[in-house]
Amino acid sequence: HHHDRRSVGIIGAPFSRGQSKAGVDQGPNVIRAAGLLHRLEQQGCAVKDYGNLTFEELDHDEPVGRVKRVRAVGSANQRLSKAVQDVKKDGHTAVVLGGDHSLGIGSIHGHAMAVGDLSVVWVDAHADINTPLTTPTGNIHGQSMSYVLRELQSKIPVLPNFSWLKPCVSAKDLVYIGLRDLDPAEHYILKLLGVKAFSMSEVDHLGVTRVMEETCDYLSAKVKKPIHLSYDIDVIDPSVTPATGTPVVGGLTYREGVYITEHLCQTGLLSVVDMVEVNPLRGQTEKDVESTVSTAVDVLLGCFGRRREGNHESDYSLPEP
Ligand code: HAR
Ligand code: MN
Ligand code: MN
Ligand code: MN
Repeated sequence: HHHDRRSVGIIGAPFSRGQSKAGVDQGPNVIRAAGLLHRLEQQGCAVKDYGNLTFEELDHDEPVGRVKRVRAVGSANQRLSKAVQDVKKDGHTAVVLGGDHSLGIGSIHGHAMAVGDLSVVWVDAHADINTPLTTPTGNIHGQSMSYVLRELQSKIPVLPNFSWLKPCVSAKDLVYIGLRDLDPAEHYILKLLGVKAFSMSEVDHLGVTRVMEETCDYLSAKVKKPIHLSYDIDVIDPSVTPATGTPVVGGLTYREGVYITEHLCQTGLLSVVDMVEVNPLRGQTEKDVESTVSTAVDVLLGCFGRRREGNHESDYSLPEP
């Protein structure tokens, strides 16, 4: 049944200017080197690798207000948006390998340009919803959602290299999972807009099974929209995924982290998946990096039908003696 083989288009986005730590731009290559493509094929996917995007180096990229490297982030996301649109036009589920989480801006925008209204599931220790005026750090990876939400449009100043961006997500179509490190302004915005959010407290209270049931019930209450999954590896506990720029104690277990994608896969609505903030230079040891990268791969495989007990292809047949 070749027509129901899942087809996956991989885009590498080796981008790091949305934050200030070196190494996150090596994410796409270390995730590929851990065997992502081969293992997707082994579990019956048709995989096309679109390679790594290249981004321009800008000599003059002075802060605008508090916001750092605005021009680089703006132009990189414009390229990424175009690349995601191309992969969607080719009919694939897109996988964007980051890179820092500022690339959520271009990835979500490109997705929305290609398919129209969508749901966003943002799986992260952080809400990444500071506006350019509330950011405590100036790093755009902590602001991505504010740029794409329709309801925050009036709070976002004009920024160089961002004129291409049109807000394209409604607050009611966003769900957060795994939150445990929000700034006061971010906490306020979530309450103001009534955003559905399952913090680590809710994961503890309900368990990951009910969190995922409620997430999918909430998102498919009216019309079933394509799902954009933006998965920040720092949602998982730093004991499992330490090689990331801003680790926060008290995160998801490996099993909870993988269960999220197994459950979303079952909806049949996954349309674009971002895997971000894997930074091989942030691990203390080789084992730290290996554990982080292999967990990222398993999370991604879960999006495309991997079962933990093992898989077999749909045309499998036993050898006759
Ligand atoms: N909230 C802080 C800020 O706005 C830190 C968030 C960035 N860390 C991330 N994002 N990895 O998920 O800068
Ligand atoms: Mn058939
Ligand atoms: Mn993030
Ligand atoms: Mn994060």
